[in-house]
Amino acid sequence: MQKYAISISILFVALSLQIKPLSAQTESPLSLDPAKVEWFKEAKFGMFIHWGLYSILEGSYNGRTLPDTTLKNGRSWYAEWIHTRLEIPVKEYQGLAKKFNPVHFDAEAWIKEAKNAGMRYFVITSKHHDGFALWNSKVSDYDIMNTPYKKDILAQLVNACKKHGLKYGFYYSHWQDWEHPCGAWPVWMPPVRSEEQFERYWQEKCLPQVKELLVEFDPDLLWFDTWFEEHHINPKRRDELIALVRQNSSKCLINGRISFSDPGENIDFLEMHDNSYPKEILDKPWQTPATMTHSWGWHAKDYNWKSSSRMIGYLMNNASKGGNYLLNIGPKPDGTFPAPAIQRLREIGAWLYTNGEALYGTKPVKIDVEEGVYLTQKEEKEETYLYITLTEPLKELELKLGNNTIKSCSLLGIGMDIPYSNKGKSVIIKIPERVFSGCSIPVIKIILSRNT
Ligand code: FHN
Repeated sequence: MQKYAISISILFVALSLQIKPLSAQTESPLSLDPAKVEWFKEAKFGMFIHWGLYSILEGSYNGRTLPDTTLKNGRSWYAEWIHTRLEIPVKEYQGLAKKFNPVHFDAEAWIKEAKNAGMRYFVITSKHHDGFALWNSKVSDYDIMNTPYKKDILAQLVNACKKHGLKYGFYYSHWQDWEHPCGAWPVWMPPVRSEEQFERYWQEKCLPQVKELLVEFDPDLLWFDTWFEEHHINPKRRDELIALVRQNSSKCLINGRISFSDPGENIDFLEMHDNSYPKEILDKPWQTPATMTHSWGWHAKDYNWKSSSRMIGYLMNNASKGGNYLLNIGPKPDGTFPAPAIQRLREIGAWLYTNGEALYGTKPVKIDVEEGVYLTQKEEKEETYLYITLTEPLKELELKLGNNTIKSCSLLGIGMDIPYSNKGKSVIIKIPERVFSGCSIPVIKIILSRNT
């Protein structure tokens, strides 16, 4: 009886604490504590994956290969757009679900490859524009459970990320959806949805699926996608989606492409344009999503592979401007990574094995240098370590170091001394030719005493 009385009084106190205006109960703050973005700023390098039904077609359909300029809208390498670019009838495209059977998919193999490459987080297309979900979605039958494969891809990858210590997130196409009868299609392609129609898609598919991703998988970030003409994604819908994320997660970061033209104040990091590399230091956390070829999804005839040195240059450019590099792989339909992608991941990982010190734990440096030279720094007790990544052969480099005194100047990893001389408040570094014959992207490490 006494126990009953205590429970009643606890219930009464709890209820009285809950008496707030209805609006206060449903509202949640739209912004996240900036401390929760620290891991992202420190991570520097992540893996992006574009994988779905389009991967089966490998960039070609019915004798045509992307880009195909004979079709009105065929001019694109993006194989994940093949449905609309090569005008594949909806039924036929959606029928690809019956063929998706990646028997060689091994989540651990992917995540180990990412980790060995020096990547610290992982982002995969949970649903791209075609509307197909790579997880067991209770919201839509257009998902992995309706394929011969029938196993939740995201669940396996999340487990592998947790096991190997990578943060993880999901790309979710919240605007374009070519499967739901009211989802948005490209502007150049009918049907154009009315606001009412789009709202139906928004309520029936987008919001419930995003909630499902948050509740089922507890992601570290969500990667939404828009570019310029994001009809329907107005500030009201943008904030509704942000609120949904905040209500269901106290840690999940949101990228700026939730509304590229008007991301507002409450996103956690900016997303550059595809393969775009800023030349200035940006204060807000940011990243560049980048491809190894032209296409994001697997395209068997896209032979435009970038060299690993070029990609290391992008990585270090971004680090020197305070940003991250999210490098994409388009896995094959059988679930394996293309061999040239693995080769590049391993080459980048090998470079970072020696030179990772110039990337991880560093900050940008506000000293002007020529294009192709990237500066990063970190503070250690009384010293500052300054790293100079050289992506082009150079004989001499002048650096305005102010009042700082150089304690040592050497080649990172190898340890060879690099000659230098003082010139007023500058230092002139003489770079021996053999530095470049040993490694195409050498890093010079300067140890400075902080005198100022
Ligand atoms: O249309 C997409 C494209 O397929 C790809 O997903 C990229 C990744 O940044 N985002 C859009 C274009 O910017």
